[in-house]
This record gives sequence, structure tokens and C-alpha cells, in this order.
Amino acid sequence: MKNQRLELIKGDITTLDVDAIVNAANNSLLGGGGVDGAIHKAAGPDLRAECVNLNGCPTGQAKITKGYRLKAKHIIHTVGPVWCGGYRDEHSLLASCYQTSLSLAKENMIKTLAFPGISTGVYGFPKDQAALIAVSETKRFLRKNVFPEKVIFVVFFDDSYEIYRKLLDQ
Ligand code: AR6
Repeated sequence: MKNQRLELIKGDITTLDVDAIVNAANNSLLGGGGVDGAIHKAAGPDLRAECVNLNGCPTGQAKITKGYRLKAKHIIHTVGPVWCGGYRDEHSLLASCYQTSLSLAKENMIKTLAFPGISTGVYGFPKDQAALIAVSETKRFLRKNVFPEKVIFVVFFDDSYEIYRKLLDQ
């Protein structure tokens, strides 16, 4: 790992003791499957109650809530694009998810932030392309900003781990 401010972990993002975790949400922000379902289950019903008042979130944007029963103090909910072959602005929308999430972390003086692979599950974004966007947008942001101090990429599977490891070793 060349950059001391970047880390890679294989595991369940809901268990991490960090200032904030990022959720791969949908436009309603009211929960769903995948990592979104796991986060809502672990955080408890008060999270949904706060999310109801947020009036959803456009694709490529992000909103912040408290972490409730999580160890993480905050959750940054971002809505990734559904993969449609790469012809519907998916790359720039995914880059925007990382940019807006990192900006919200900065505004809230979040020191440690953990990202799952936004859009790489149900939404079908190719994992190698998504990881390249995740790492390049995060590096670009960290070069210009003090917060967040550290960003952790959290993956569930070995193939994703290898994709990130290669990118982070470059
Ligand atoms: N910790 C870390 N990573 C996880 C976890 C976990 N607990 N669970 C899944 N992943 P997905 P999307 C990985 O489908 O593609 C929801 O229903 C998973 O392996 O959760 O952005 C929402 O409500 C994958 O690499 O999110 C939306 O409707 C990555 O997290 C829709 O799914 C993202 O997979 C969003 O789809």
C-alpha cells in the first residue's frame, strides 16, 4: 500500500469502528438489499426514521445520517448508477458518488471513512472499472484535503480484494 491514507479490508462494513461508513443506497434512501439492507439491520429502526425525512437522494449525490447502533458515528448514503452498458453516464455518476461522499466527510470533519464498492452488486457496474474510479477519485480528493484523514475500501470477495490491491500498490 503506497499511500498511508488508504487501506483495504475484506469483511463486513457494518462492523467497523470508524467515524463514518458509506452506504450503497437507492433513490428512496429507505433501505433495500445488499450492503444497504445490512446497514439498516445493524443500525436499527431509528435510521429509517431519520431517512424518511431526507426526501430521497438523486443518483450520484450523497446525504448523511447518524450511525445509531453502529460503531460508526455517521452513515453517508450515496446512490450509485445502475449499469446500462456504460452509455448512460455511469462512469461520471459513480465518480460523483465518491466526490460527494468525500465532500460530506470533509464538511463533518470525519477522520476515518469506509467505502463499499458502490454499484458493484445489484447495480451491476463492472468491478474493475468501479474500483479504478473509487481509487482515483479518492486519491485526487485526499491530495487536496486534510479530511478525511484515512479512507478504507471494504470488499466482500477475494476477486474484488485483488482488484483493489493491484490498484493501491501502483
Ligand atoms: N460489507 C461490505 N461490502 C458488502 C456488504 C457488507 N456487509 N454487503 C454487500 N457488500 P450492493 P449496489 C458489497 O448490491 O450494487 C440495494 O438493494 C457487495 O459485494 O449492496 O450499489 C440498495 O437498496 C458489492 O460489491 O449495492 C439498492 O437498491 C457492494 O457491496 C441497490 O442494492 C455493493 O453491492 C444498490 O446496488
